[in-house]
Amino acid sequence: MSDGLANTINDILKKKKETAIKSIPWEERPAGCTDIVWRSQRNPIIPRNLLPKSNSIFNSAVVRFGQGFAGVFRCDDKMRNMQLHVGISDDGIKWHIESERLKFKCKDNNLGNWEFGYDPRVCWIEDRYYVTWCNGYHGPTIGMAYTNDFIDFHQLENAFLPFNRNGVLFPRKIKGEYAMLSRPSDNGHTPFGDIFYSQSPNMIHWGRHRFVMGTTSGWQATKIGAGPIPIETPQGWLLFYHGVLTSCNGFVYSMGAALLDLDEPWKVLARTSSYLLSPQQNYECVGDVPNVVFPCAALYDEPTGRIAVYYGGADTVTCLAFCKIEEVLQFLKEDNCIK
Ligand code: BMA
Repeated sequence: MSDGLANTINDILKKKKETAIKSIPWEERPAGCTDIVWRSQRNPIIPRNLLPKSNSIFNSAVVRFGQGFAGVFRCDDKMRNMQLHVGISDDGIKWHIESERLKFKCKDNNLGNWEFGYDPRVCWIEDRYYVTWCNGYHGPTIGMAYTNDFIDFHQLENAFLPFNRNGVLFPRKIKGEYAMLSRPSDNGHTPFGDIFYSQSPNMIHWGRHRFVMGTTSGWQATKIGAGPIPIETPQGWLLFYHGVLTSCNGFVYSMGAALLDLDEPWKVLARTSSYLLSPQQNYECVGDVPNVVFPCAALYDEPTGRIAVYYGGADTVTCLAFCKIEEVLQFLKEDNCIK
């Protein structure tokens, strides 16, 4: 890591005790817009070429950190290797992304041998940030690591055997166990995939797998995958997820939401029939992979009910969208496809 970024991180940590926590990025719903989820006027907030060596910066994870924000970003380089990079921001919009890829500390060379990494999620649990990502280990599976400071990242065992993607942790233990959603799949551009729930006593051994939900029709007919870390509400876990439709021109990735039971999250209480966000803007329809919105993180401000969702556009740029939790929960009731 460069001295510059390490100094910025140390400053942010020092200020933590002195400064009030920053509010999350927010823009009011534009006049005339009736959508539950609306886009930032500043999209894309991160251009593909923010780094001299980046081809694209997209499906990325952001969390509160100190008095600002930190994240793990998917940056594909100009050789088109899929890499993860650390980023730091004061306001969640303007990002300083480290130019060198994230190098996990791992005592086991076999496990730590880096092939590729993409679609990270970051989750604060108890006393540290956990990172999960799609990790190349003889095929894609769920890599895991933790960090306290976004400087040192300690790699843990892969959660599952290949092939698996979209590993998303819950932000607290459920009935005494760590909990994760994932999407078992195959080695390619998986034309299938359902969301499963798994538990672990120690973040190493994962089991007691339960089916959560599968594909239905329309925008979520081909495959689905969990998105940001689920948000706890009194009614249940609010999960944003992506759904894929196969058109005659290829896959189309949209975002919807589901409400999962608080104690038994494999029980789906509600699920949107319609998408909440689908590729419609140029930066979502045109890029390295057209017609993709892919959410990997959400910041939630409980006192105001505001949510800021970070998503990748067209596998090329990073974007922001906004919504209010009460409106999403209400929409889940009205548009529920669970009978
Ligand atoms: C999935 C993942 C995502 C990507 C999406 C669309 O399989 O590779 O990173 O955004 O495909 O290409």
